[in-house]
Amino acid sequence: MTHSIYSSLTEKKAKGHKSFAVLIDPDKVNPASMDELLGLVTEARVDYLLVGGSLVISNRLDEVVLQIKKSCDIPVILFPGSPSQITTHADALLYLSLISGRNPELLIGQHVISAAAVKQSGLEIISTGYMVIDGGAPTTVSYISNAAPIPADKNEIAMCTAMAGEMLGMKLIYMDAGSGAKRPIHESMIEQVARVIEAPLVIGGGIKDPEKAYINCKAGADVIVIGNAIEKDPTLIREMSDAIHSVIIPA
Ligand code: 1GP
Repeated sequence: MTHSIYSSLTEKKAKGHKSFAVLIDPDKVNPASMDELLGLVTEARVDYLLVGGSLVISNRLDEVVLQIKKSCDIPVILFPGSPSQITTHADALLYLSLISGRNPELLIGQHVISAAAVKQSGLEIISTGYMVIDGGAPTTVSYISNAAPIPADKNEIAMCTAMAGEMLGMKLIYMDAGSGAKRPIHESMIEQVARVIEAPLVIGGGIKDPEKAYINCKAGADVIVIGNAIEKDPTLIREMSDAIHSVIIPA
């Protein structure tokens, strides 16, 4: 049996187990706040740590990933906003293609530029169909990507986009309302997308309370990503984790 991160995701999905990923933005942490955070994520049995953001201003990616690696065994997955956000100290990389947009740079252009470096990195590469869903106000990702998000009430566009991504060979579908979104993705969209794909479905953006995380898992999300709400109140980690892990939906 292989123990790659992607295999662990598909094994969990097959058993109907849900995963919790905490998003760490290197710009918003310091060594002391990271220490506290790493204690909380370990205690709460967080499944994955995502590191990155649409816009990383500081040059602290290596430092942040090394600090994580020193103090816990939780797999570190890079969630890069640009090809410069890569470090070989992580375990895996979400190789994102922005399939909800029509900006060729984010569909394939930046991938070509960084392909050789990504291949040499030795990281586990997880091909990801990244879909930005309108979260009620412009977010950093919607602005930076220069691409229109999928309207929040157009479930059929989301379904067809996810299906197309999967048929093109993408291993993961990540639907994101954007960090700090006013409105998280509605559970009806999650439910309908989950029904038409077999790939694990990652949901993030604007999830502020354990109830919404729970509802999303019930609707078919396999991984819930939370960043902002935890930055504001790290004690939420435990409740979020309990809510997400309480859902088990056998196939
Ligand atoms: C953003 O999906 C992530 O890309 C997480 O969003 O920071 O709003 O939790 P939040």
